[in-house]
Amino acid sequence: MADGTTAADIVAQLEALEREAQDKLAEFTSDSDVNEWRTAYLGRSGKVTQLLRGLGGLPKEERPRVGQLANTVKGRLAEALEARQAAIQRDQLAGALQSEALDVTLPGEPVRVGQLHPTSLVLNEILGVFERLGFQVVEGPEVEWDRYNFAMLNIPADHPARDMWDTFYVEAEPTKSFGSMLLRTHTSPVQVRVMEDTPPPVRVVAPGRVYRNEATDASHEAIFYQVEGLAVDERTSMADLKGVLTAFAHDLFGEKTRVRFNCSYFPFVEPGAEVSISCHVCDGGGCRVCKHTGWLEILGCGMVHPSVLEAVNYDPARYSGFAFGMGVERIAMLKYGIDDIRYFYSNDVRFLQQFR
Ligand code: 2NL
Repeated sequence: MADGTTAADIVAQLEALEREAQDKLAEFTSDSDVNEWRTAYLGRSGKVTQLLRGLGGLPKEERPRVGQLANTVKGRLAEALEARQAAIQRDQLAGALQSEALDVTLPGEPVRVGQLHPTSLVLNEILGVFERLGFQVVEGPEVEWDRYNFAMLNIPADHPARDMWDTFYVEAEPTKSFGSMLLRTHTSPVQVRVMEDTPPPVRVVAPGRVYRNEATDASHEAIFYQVEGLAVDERTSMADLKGVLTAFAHDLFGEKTRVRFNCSYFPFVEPGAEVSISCHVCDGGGCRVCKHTGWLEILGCGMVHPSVLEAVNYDPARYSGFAFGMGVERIAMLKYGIDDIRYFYSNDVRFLQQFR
């Protein structure tokens, strides 16, 4: 060879080069290191290729052996490279699993779960009692005709009984047979509609929102909820009324509650009564809640007035019925000891979350 380089020299250089490459590779921890290394040793103008250029200076018979060795070294370095890359990837994954690990046993962010409004809770409870007693739940429009809200309930236009309900009227031209449009002052019109459409017997409860054009105070809201009930059949009597409403009061306020019926007046019943329960705060002894009477009024009721039966084409000589009505917020106030109805409409979660 012209420069005196022998096959043994090239073999030694190859071996030294492989050791150097392997040592460097072993220290690598990232993909970018590895890429530089690939270019430096295995690339087209890398160190192994450069060594092979020296092959031309060797005697012809020695070239294959040294060439083969060079290819073997290249192959081993390529393998080592692949192994190193795999190891780097493994290490990176292991590192990521460590540093990005989630403790799935840690408690999560609490989910804020909503709840029913106290009015809904008590309404559902009231309806449940009457459903178990065989009453069907019916609903109807909140914007009503005078005819259904008043006239058919034995409350004629210009009659002084109208004073009992301060009414919101809708600005629409009154019609001859249905009168003005208004916001219903009670859910009685729902029951009138049921009777108008269905022959007896009927047993229904009508829950819903009602409207009164009144100033708001601790016991009055312009919007509140009512449940009314109606049962009409042959020979339905005041005894049925007392039995059903006593069972209702016992179910809602406890078996030990005493129930009282007092005469009262509503134009759509005769006779009319109001129902009171013994005060569950003082058990009838007298306290602030029952205003020292020992009694709490929970609802109004009575035997359906014959004029109402006639208005819906029920024969009052054959059929009789009882009816009742109550304010849902009022029942909730008595049940939970709430002293101001305005809490129900203040949207204050500190109030609302007390009831589940
Ligand atoms: C109360 C009193 C009452 C009725 C509602 C009624 C309905 C029809 C016929 C006859 Cl269709 N009566 N309802 C009867 C008596 C009293 O409610 O203080 N409500 C909050």
